[in-house]
Amino acid sequence: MNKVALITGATSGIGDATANLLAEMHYDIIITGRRAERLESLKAKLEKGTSRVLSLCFDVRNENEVKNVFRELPESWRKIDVLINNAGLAAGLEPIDCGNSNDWNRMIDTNVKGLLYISYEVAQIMKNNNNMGGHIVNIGSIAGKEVYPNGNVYCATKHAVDALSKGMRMDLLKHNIKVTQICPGAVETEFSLVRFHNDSERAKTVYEGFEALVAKDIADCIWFAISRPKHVNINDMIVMPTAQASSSVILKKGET
Ligand code: NDP
Ligand code: 8X3
Repeated sequence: MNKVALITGATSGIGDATANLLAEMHYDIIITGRRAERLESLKAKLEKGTSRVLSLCFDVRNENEVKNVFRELPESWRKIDVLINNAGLAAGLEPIDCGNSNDWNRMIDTNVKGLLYISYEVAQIMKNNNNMGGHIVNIGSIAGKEVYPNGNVYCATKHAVDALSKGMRMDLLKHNIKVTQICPGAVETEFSLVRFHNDSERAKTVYEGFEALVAKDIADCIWFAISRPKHVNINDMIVMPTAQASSSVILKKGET
């Protein structure tokens, strides 16, 4: 029987690359996100291999919606081995005194509260997994290790993910549930497009002049973490582009 992975935010970027890689590795996959059309086309693509695929369209910020989705989960999907808490975003890059509370709420509600709502539901399933436990992988960020100018609330949400990863690891140990955090530096995805409210010109400039990571690089790290032997856990992994030394130091072409 294939193992089952649930990936939040599979409609783009790191989540999409991870779904593709885990399908290659013969996982059955639950893909989630808000964009129904993208979920359906990803499902059709993944089902060409050997995986069973379930797509669930919902907003991780809505606690009632999350509860309903898990209450109605088909019996054949009530065994989840791996959860990838990937859905997340940055909104805005402004000094705190010029910030926008809609952006703040979106980030806190998605990156922190959404991750909690999903983790709670999946932990119930993993606890009932005949003591087989499970593995939760939280996608943090270098922004959860260091604060950078104008990153304020996004950095705070990823610092929260860092703290929650440590706390979850302690609390879930007795249930045989591993917890890993993966903290990427700059990865070229739709992340900056979302951060800059669909300003594609501004988003492009983020990745100009150096070789950013691609989503598959992070999918590879996730695969490494979840494919370790039972007695080995990767607690935390910081993964940067070679040209990036810290969240605010990136060597761009022409700069010294
Ligand atoms: P993308 O914007 O490409 O993907 C984000 C995914 O999150 C989408 O599938 C989106 O799906 C989903 N998502 C966002 N909000 C919600 C919501 N409210 N409910 C459900 N799903 C949601 O960005 P990345 O792939 O880069 O980001 C993935 C994770 O990686 C995030 O947690 C991000 O913070 C983190 N990260 C990214 C880095 C980067 O440089 N790109 C670096 C470090 C960490 P949909 O819109 O369909 O709902
Ligand atoms: C995304 C990376 O450096 O833009 O988490 O915050 S960064």
